[in-house]
Amino acid sequence: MIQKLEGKKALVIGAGISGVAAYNLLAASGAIPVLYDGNADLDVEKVKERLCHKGDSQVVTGELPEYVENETELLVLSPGVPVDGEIPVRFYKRNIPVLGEIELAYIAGAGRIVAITGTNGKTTTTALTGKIMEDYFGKAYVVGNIGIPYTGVASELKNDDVVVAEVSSFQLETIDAFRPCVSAVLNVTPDHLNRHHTMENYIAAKAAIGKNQDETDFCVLNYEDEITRKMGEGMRAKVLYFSSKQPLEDGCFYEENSIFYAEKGKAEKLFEISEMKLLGMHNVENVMAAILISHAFGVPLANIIKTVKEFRAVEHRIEYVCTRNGVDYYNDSKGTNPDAAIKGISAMNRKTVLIGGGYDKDSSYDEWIEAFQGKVKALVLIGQTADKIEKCARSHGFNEIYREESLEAAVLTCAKLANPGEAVLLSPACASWGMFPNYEVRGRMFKEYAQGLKDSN
Ligand code: UMA
Repeated sequence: MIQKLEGKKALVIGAGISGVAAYNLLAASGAIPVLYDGNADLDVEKVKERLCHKGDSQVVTGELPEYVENETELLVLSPGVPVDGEIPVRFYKRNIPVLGEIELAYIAGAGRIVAITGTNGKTTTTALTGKIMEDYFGKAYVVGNIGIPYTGVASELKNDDVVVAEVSSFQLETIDAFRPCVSAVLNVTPDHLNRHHTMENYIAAKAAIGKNQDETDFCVLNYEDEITRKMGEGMRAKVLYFSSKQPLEDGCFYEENSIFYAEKGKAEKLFEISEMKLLGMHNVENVMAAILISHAFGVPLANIIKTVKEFRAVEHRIEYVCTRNGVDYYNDSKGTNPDAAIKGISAMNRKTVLIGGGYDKDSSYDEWIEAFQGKVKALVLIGQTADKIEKCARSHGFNEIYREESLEAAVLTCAKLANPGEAVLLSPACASWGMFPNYEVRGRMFKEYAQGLKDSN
């Protein structure tokens, strides 16, 4: 374990948002950092603008100079840098400490920490938990994989500050002492196997979230996911389960359209899911996790319920946009692959006109089309993948297909096709590239077009 950072010659790999924040934290902690990025084409001057020392900051790109490597006493990895890459392996062999930026933030920072991981749902659960904490404690730092590096806030943290961190398997691979007082693993399904190589490694990375916890801590797990249920057996922390399928003696569960909280066999109904603004069974699970996490952390149930009922989806994730002529418009631009887009469809509780298509990532669309299950009444296609998706849909007997050249035209077509009481959903199952710079811009344009529709009511 690293005892102190002051005076340490540190090398940070990766000049993305985490690497820059890690560099600045190291500099602020008295270490002597060098920021390195393998991309030789990176604009070094632009990177330097984001560093606290600017002028005399050390930034190296391309080949790592031998003298920098030899002088380094501590290596910090950005989440996107594989631990079995050439450079980290050389440092492991020389017994030089290697840590991830989450570990660095933990060592340098303070505060009471909640850490949330899982293959799916972690961003929504983190955002909701953060909001519950903020509403109750007045402030919460919501950080990590959600897009705000933990190292970026570590130096301002005080002992009683609340930190809610979304942590990915990439980040958990390089923790050492990191110990959240409440952890959560929402679910584990195959993902990132190119990085972790085997499912066992991936599961081990997720389970590491609880490795430093003890009986005074809590770990929230999904009872209906075989992998996370089993994880509970190896945890030293008090395990709290949630279930979307059956009543539990202790924990949170879903039954008869309602969410219940149980302690020692005594169950209390908290609310009906129709009272929530979040949609879909996957969100019921995210909500149950957030309830258990924040209650274990000390937030009273009544306060939790109030925030949950008011909480709206994270932007671009099955986000309610507006109602025009009795039709509800939803933005799920984050549905950038068939798996994520299936969740978008399953969250709809009525007939839906769906906008799909975009950049071709070589995905197979069969399961997505199968998930239409009579709920999708028409599919409006845009982008490079339109041909491929149309062919696939027709092969599954789905023929209600329209083609448009732009997202704006697609929204107008949807407005004509949808009847009052129905929904229009942008959940493209494809990346946005080719038509938009990223999914955020695609989602915002969709919202603009939908909000711009005339409401004759
Ligand atoms: N780089 C190297 N050598 C390598 C690999 C990368 O030099 O071997 C350089 C690249 O050239 C690039 C930089 O590292 O300049 C990028 O670093 P990064 O990939 O760690 O990305 P950051 O911008 O620092 O963002 C990271 C997370 N990225 C990844 O995990 C890939 C962000 O998660 C996270 O929001 C951010 O830190 C703040 O904590 C993104 C993500 O895709 C959203 N996460 C995956 C997911 O959600 O599935 C895990």
